[in-house]
Amino acid sequence: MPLLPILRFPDPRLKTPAVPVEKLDDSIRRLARDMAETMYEAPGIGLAATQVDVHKRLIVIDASETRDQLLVLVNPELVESDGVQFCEEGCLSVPGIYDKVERAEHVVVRYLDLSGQTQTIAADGLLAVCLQHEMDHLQGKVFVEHLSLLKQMRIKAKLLKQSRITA
Ligand code: K1U
Ligand code: ZN
Repeated sequence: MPLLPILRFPDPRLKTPAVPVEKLDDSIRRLARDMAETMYEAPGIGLAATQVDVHKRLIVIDASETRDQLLVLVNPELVESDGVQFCEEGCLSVPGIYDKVERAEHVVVRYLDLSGQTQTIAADGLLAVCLQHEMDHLQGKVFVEHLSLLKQMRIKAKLLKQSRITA
C-alpha cells in the first residue's frame, strides 16, 4: 500500500476547507487505508485528508498506547464540547514543533464509519485533543494558528529555512 506525501506548513493547500464525502465507496475506503498506514509509519496519532492534499471530510486516529485502536471518521461533526484543557500538540505537517494549545476537555463527535453507519464517540484527554486537532485540519486550520502571531512567524521562518536547506 502506498505511503502518502504529507503537506508541510506553510503550504497554502493546508488552508483548503474540506467538503463532505458524498459517496462512501471503495475509493474512500482505499484512501482511509492508505492514510492509516501513512499515520502509523510517520508515526503519528492522527491524520486528516487535508494533510495528504485530499480535501474531503475524512480523518484517521489511533491515540491508543497499544496502537491497535484505529478510528476512521467520515464527515465528523462536533456535537458537544465542554471544559478546558491545555495539551502539548505536535503535527506531522509541522515537523519538530510542539506547543501547548487550549482545547475543550470533553467532546462528542458524530461521524460515519466505513460501512456508512452513523456513530457517536465521546472522548476526553488525548483522544479529545486529537479529534479537535484533526477536525481543525478539515477546516483549513493548523494547530500553530492557535499560538501567538510572534510564535507563528518564528515557526514559519524556521520551516521555510529548513525546506530551503533540504531542497
Ligand atoms: O495531525 C497530525 O499531524 C498528527 C498529530 C496529531 C496530534 C498530536 C498531538 C496532539 C494532538 C494531535 C501527531 O500525531 S504528531 C506526532 C505525535 O504526537 C505522536 C507520534 C507518535 C506517538 C505519539 C505521539
Ligand atoms: Zn496536524
